Amino acid sequence: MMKTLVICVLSLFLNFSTATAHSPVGFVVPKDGSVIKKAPEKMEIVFTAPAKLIKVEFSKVTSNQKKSLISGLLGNETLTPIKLNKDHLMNESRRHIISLPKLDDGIYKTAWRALSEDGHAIKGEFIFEVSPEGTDVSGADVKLLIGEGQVKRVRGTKITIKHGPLGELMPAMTMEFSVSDKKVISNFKRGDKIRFQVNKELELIKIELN
Ligand SMILES: [Cu+2]
Repeated sequence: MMKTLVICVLSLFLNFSTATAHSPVGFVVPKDGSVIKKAPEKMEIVFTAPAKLIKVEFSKVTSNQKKSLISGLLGNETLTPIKLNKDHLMNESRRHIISLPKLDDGIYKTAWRALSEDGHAIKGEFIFEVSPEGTDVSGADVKLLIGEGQVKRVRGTKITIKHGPLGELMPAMTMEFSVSDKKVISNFKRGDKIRFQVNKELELIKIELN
């Protein structure tokens, strides 16, 4: 029992730290650790397989330290919870969109819990800062993610790809994508080196040999 638990915890840790294995999270918007100029009107949490959000805690973070940048945050933080509506909860989907109230400049933290398709509890958190010194890029305007990779498996309307970073949003990992029509992937096989595009629902839109 103890051994199982340890292995479980260890593999979770590996997933989050290296993101090469089966990470439950494809990407979040705004990106974790990003400093953005314009306050976002919504956040996105996109899982690599359908999941239900069961709790989202969103807070403004104030730090005792003079440093206001995210990199300067080291635990001495006070969280002021910000109320969200609950429309984003309990929908089974890969992509979850969370509406935000109007945000001032500052640092914000999101802690979420979700239930994966197979009933596993998963959780995570991310942080972003709204600052005049930030960049314009939040990831909200991105429509397609473009990447390269290698086919691991093709089965019906599902294709597993070991991919490098997808645009700015998704780190390198191995994961399964779906297609609306299996013809799109029926000519591909394990080992093929490919270029591909997916939308934010992680549906494969385009694939070609690289
Ligand atoms: Cu991925």
